[in-house]
Formats: sequence, C-alpha cells, structure tokens
Amino acid sequence: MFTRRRVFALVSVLLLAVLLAACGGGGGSSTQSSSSSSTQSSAPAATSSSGAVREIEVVLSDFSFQPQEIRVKSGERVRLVLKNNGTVAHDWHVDALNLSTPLVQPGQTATFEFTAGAAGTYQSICTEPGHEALGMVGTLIIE
Ligand SMILES: [Cu+2]
Repeated sequence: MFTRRRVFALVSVLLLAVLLAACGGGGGSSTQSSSSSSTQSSAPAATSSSGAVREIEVVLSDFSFQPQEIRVKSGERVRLVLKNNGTVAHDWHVDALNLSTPLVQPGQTATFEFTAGAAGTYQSICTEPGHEALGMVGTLIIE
C-alpha cells in the first residue's frame, strides 16, 4: 500500500515537472514569435488572379494605347478594361483576330472579354478615322 502510494506520488511529481518544463519552453518560444511579427505584410499577392479571367487595364488617349503592348497566353480568358482618358472616342480592334471593343466615349470605361487564340503577334488599332495614322497602334502578343 505504502509503496504504491509513493510510486504514485513520484509519478505525479514527475508529471508536474514535465508540465512546468513544457510551460517554460512555451513561454520562451512565444516571446520569440512576438518579436518577429513584422513579416506579415510582405505579399498582398494575387488579388486579380482570382478566377480564370485575366484582367488587363488599357488606357486610351489621344492618340495612343497604354500599355502599347499586351501579352497574354493562348487559350487564356482575357478581360480588357478600357479607360478613355482622351477628348474623343476610341476603341481597340485586332483585325487578324476579328476582335472589336465597343467605342469608348471620353471619360468612360468599357470592358471587353475574349479568349486568346493562336499564338502570334498581332497589331491592334483604334478604328476611329485617322487615329491609326496618328499613332494609335498597339501590339497584342499571344504566347
Ligand atoms: Cu482612337
């Protein structure tokens, strides 16, 4: 009887010691992690790649596209967001792929979706009379 009680007491003392050691270790590591919490704000990463659609903003002005060159992948679903910062209406047209956005009025924004076809380098233009000649020409690269 006595020996069993002593063993039990010994085991509970050992358990207590282990628990205290674990607590001490935990306390030590928590101080460490709180000092290195400034690494959180590194990557606001993928906000626009939320789905299968790739959104690209194109600024239309008198008389250019910004960016002038658009690069997408074959088979990719593309959504162009066309912002007209100019003083006259503009559009975006790729003759070889039969892609035509609606005409965007000054100060307006329009979206246009298409699926990128065969790989290649295509010329994009504004179809408003005279605009292509004035330099409203871009490049669509499908990889
Ligand atoms: Cu134009």
